[in-house]
Amino acid sequence: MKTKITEMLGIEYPIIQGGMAWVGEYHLASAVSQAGGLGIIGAASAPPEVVREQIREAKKLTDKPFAVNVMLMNPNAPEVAKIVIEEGVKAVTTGAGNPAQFMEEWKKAGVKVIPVVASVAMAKMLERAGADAVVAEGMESGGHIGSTTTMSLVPQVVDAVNIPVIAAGGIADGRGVAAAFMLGAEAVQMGTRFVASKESIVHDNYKQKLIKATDIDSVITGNSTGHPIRTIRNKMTKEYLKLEEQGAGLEELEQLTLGSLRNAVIDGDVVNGSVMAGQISGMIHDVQSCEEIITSVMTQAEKLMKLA
Ligand code: TUI
Repeated sequence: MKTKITEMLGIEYPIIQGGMAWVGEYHLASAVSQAGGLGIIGAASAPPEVVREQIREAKKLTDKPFAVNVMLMNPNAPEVAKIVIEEGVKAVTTGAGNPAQFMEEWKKAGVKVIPVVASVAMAKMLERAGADAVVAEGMESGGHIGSTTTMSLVPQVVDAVNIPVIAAGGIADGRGVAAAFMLGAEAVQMGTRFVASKESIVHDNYKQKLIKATDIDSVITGNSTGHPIRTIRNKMTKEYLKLEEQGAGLEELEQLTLGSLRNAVIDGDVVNGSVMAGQISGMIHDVQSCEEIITSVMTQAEKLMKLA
């Protein structure tokens, strides 16, 4: 299936993987790319040299395009931005901030720049700054989110910019892909569905937590800190929300979440850890390979859109 995004990135299917912290490492990214989507290494807060190593390992496993997600709250983001260029990565996505300061160096190096945005204003600003496309990410997504839903955000971003829009948040199957296309998107980004893939290195406890989750099992913590994060409800979120209700300060709240994503993803602590996941967790029933996921999602989407 050809769209402006598949053409721009040289990929087979209009599916890109969310650039997830800890989860988006080279095994997952290369598997998504090998299956015809765009795999993404999530640099998150990793030391810059680890990101370089991840890129090199991904290149060993796939000769198809993959991208790096630069998390802008990371103080090392400027170094990661340079490594992306040095290693010849074809595209970057960015999250949790404004990537305008890196735009010029990336554009000069021919890197396609695809910021993740949660508002129309940010999309328009980054189009003016030279973005090649944007991911419009609704609040159904896991992790750090904005406040507008995918259904409302995507068409408003589509109307506001002339660059292609990738829809994210609440998309996990072919129905979601077809719906996103109806809203004007040229591709979709999926995160949570790929967390529960065979190639994802996430601890099995985390995958089982997603499989057991229902539609109402995610909660948003951090509304009081200005950094809302969607995770699956557990002991940690109960304590966090109670502290927020009591007016706890940033320091006390941070104590509760320090290293908590790593603890969940790597050690499988789904009780006290941070199990970031989107509202579609209730749609995840089993662990499939990235190829099975992409093939089944696209087959369903094409049927619905009467392309096949
Ligand atoms: O970035 C994400 N999702 C993430 S990043 C992340 S790592 C993390 N871990 C713990 C605490 C905080 C972060 C986990 N999930 N999605 C893309 C996204 N970007 N969603 C919302 C935004 C965003 C927010 C504000 C984009 C721009 C923005 O602009 C602020 C500004 O600088 O004007």
